[in-house]
Amino acid sequence: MVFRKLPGVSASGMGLRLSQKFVFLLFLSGLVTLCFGALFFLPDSVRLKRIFLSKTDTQPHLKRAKDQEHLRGITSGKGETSTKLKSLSRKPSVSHEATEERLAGGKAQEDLTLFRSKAESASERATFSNHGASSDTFSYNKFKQCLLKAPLGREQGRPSDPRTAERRDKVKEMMKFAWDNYKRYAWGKNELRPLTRNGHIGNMFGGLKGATIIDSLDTLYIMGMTEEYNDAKEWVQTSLDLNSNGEASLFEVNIRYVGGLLSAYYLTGEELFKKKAMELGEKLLPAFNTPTGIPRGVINLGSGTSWSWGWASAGSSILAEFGTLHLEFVHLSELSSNAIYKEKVMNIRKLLSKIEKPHGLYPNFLSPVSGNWVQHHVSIGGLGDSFYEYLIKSYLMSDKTDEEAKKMYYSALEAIEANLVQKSPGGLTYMAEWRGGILDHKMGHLACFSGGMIGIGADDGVPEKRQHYLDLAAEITHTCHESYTPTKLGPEAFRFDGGAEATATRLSDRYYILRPEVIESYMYMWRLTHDPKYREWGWEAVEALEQHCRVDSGFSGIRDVYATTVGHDNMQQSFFLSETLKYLYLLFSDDDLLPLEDWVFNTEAHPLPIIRDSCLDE
Ligand code: DMJ
Repeated sequence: MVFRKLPGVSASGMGLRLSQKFVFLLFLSGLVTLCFGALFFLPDSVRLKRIFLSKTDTQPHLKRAKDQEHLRGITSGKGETSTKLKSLSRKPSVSHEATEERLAGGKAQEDLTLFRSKAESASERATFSNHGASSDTFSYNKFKQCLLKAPLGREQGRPSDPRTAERRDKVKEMMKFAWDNYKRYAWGKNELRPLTRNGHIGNMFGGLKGATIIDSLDTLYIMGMTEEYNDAKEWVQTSLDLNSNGEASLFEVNIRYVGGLLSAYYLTGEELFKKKAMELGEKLLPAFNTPTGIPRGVINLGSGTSWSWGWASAGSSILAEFGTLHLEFVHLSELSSNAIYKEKVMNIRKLLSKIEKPHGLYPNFLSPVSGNWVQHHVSIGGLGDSFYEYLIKSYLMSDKTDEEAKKMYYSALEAIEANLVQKSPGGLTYMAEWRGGILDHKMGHLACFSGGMIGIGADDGVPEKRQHYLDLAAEITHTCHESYTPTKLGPEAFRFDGGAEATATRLSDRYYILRPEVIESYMYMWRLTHDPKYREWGWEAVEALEQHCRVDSGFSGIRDVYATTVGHDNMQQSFFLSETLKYLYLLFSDDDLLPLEDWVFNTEAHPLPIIRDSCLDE
């Protein structure tokens, strides 16, 4: 093709007249301005945008969050948060983690870095598109208005049927007995030792004290035990010292302390609980300083140093631990208007959603360094359990907007059904454990929560599967009830091989430590079906607890659920007051006490409200 020269205009432009040059330059500068302006409208993931605009320019809300931190006087030296916000736009600084990254290998690391930068921008979008998290200050009054129903119902959930009301009163009496003895013999310690009448501190909470008090706040409140609740509140005010310097389980501190304090705040509106929850939440953040952002299991609450459990293979993190932070951390962001907590858990979510899963299953051990699975052991009981619970509950707590959580939950459930759910020769449905393709025909007491979980998720999958899920939930709950024999309390683990039908075959599996999971499923199944058998089964458990676990000065776990004369383990677990007794109380209450339309229970049975952005926006 031949280009014809226009008369009076040279091809190079050098021959343009002055006015023509001026018009051309004007046009050019207009074009440049337009292109630069358009950058602001591009999605954050577009590389061009990240090159030309700094993080704070692309995320004005980040700047706001940063300013707010500044106002609150959090310095990057003391607090973790501002450092972390900065780190969103940088590679991790050189630290012992960086050394681990190098050890993890070049190519894998490149992939990981790429993954992280993608995950970060995605999580930023997820966080800040959520109005609740970015609203300037949390308004308790507004939150209350967003609830569909009064949290405690019409008459604190008192049932009209006298027999049920009597049963509920009995559970309240058990709570009073457990609490009074704790107060008398172990006040301020973590748990009561009811036989020796003293307190137990243990090493799970990093030197934090009063686990039973924090775990009991909401139970005391919903049971209307005002005097006891006030004592508990006063202890939090005067004696809950968060400046401890010990080694804590991130998971346990989160579900019991953070969960308990958040719940107490939402139920009562007492700022004290919110303040303590925030303070503690901030202390947990350093645990996420790993190459992948997957936290390690143990953290020193004073120094912030974190490491993996010695027993976890190859320094891995445990699925049920790092996968059971979401509900509490989303609420920490909600209350603090600081997105960092939500970002941390969204990063975990992104990694888990992208990683290749054997047969669609989630193994229990993952390396926080490489982001790869360490062992192919899958279980719905210990080590895996509450990860699945938090997927469906994240969806429910987001007012059914967290589609990713929903998708992950239902695909996990499908994989579980395809690979783990079994029928015993005697017709009992159970969830086996999976070891690299080989089934271990055993179910833990912990796995018995899954009846309730599958039940509450039944409504939100594909409509054709609703009844299927309700049936599966009922079958699992039935199997767990079958394991509660002959003391009417169940063993820690029971088997379905060698002729066993939901029975513990090893002596070491026969203990019962006042765990809630079976009763938890009764409570959900009652709410979902109103089949009276669940209340009857709950009552059986009450009678058994009274007969076998009640001792002179509290409740104790037992060593062998099959023994005619039971031996006690001398421990009144804090989850007995937080979960077992709360679920029993709810089982014998009307459904309007903590209605499921407004509340989800964290894995320690602390109720957290559903976040309704649509309502908060109004
Ligand atoms: C509780 O602390 C929680 O329910 C946790 O998820 C599992 N174990 C105990 C009770 O058994």
